[in-house]
Amino acid sequence: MIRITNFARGARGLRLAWQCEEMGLAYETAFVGYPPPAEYLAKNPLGNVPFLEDEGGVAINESAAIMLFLANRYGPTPLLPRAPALNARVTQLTVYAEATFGAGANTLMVAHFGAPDAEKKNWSVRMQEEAAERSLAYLVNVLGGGAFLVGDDLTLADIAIATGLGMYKGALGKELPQQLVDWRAKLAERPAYQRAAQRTQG
Ligand SMILES: N[C@@H](CCC(=O)N[C@@H](CS)C(=O)NCC(=O)O)C(=O)O
Repeated sequence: MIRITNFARGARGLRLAWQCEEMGLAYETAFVGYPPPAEYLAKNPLGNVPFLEDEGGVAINESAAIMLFLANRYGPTPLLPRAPALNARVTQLTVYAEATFGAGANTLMVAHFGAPDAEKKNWSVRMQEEAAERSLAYLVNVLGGGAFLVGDDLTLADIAIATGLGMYKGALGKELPQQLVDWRAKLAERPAYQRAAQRTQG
């Protein structure tokens, strides 16, 4: 069975549980603290979360890669449409959620929680704050007043970006543009989201 290891209430693990709920996939959750214990490091030498294990020797990191893996292994699914233009845009935004937005948010979180006072607003932090603002403007434009980022249905792009913004807002206390606030609030009404949020509490 699919097993998702996560921090309690970790936004990136929520991504995976939400996707499983939307796809009707059975999964179990496990939780680690920080620093992770030796038995977790033996399975996942990177020591980070989320981490996914599945039948057939599957054991991988990177939440966006895991989302695409699950859609490919257990699809077809409307979460990853097959039509080339939609598939390309969903793939782009799902990877963007981590490779650009999430990576920048990690820099901000590490500085916010761990840097000495003199470094909390250093050049890298200021650059990433500006990059995050550009991302928010870009996402407002992609959403364009619609209910979903791509096409007329929920996709991996919505799940990946909405959870990434939750982490940015929750961990850093940042404000989001109203269009993104409203879009996230609507997504949070979905029963699949609510079940996933409950199961990733820890
Ligand atoms: N790019 C990695 C980032 C992994 C990562 O940084 N995970 C942890 C730290 S070990 C994290 O930020 N957790 C907070 C959260 O998910 O809310 C991924 O998408 O899986």
